[in-house]
Amino acid sequence: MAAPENNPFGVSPCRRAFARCALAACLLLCVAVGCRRAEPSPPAALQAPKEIVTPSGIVMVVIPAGEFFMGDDAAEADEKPAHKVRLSAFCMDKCEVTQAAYEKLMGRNPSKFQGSERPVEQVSWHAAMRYCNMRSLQEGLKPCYDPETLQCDFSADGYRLPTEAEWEYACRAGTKTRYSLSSDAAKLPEYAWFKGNSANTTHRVGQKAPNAWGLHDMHGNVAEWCNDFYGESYHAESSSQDPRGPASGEERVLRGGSWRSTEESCRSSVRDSQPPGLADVCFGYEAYGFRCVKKAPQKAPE
Ligand SMILES: [Ca+2]
Ligand SMILES: [Ca+2]
Repeated sequence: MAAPENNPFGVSPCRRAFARCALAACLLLCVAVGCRRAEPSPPAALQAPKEIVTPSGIVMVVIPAGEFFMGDDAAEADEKPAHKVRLSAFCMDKCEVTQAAYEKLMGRNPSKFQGSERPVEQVSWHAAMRYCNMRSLQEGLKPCYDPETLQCDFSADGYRLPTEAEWEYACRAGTKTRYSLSSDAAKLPEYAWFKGNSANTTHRVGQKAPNAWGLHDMHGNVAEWCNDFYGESYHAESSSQDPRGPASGEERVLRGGSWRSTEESCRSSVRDSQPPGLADVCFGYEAYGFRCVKKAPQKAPE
């Protein structure tokens, strides 16, 4: 006979067993759901950026694989349509290539605004390409560019210019706003050197706030050469996985705006372009620089 204190509500042992089972099942479910809730990794933009230091001492950020909407339907014609693009992981220089880094490898510093830690400028697309190859050779990596045909070997483990898609993906760092930290142009001075605050010159790299992935000066300072030929429209026929732009063209893409750009011209999705060979100051090359990318390490750094 069950003691009253063990069975205060007169529930049958069978029902009690059922209730215990149900309770246990509930607890298990709660634990499972709790675990699942605790486990998912945060959105890529919230992850702490992982960095590597190259043999020559240049800091690169390991940009995670992912997808994003490239372009802006509310902006200029050549930024439309916004379209989904998926990208493999890659490493990108945390800062624009400095004059010191360029001169060390190339033996000359073409910049108008001299300063070893300022970005190199007055570099043509071709000069940027040659620096990429030299940096690869110096580290025993396979150069990406054929200096004759200018073709980029994306399978090589050396340095190259970012594709336009890689550049915008890295700039946005998970954001959909007009700039990588906000849509508010009034906040641009916190993370960019542009017409409104540059005093008409470049500035030492890395002084302004970085984006969520730790990249500095994606907006402003110097506009950055990308690997792609410029095409008026995004290519409907091109792959949504690691797109590489048109096969040929007259001009190469420049991104991010520079020290002399308006707020509007520093937006994440703004597309600009210039002929790759010209290096005439009159054409504004003192506003053009670059940064390099390379394949992501096989094993992500801790
Ligand atoms: Ca820049
Ligand atoms: Ca444009």
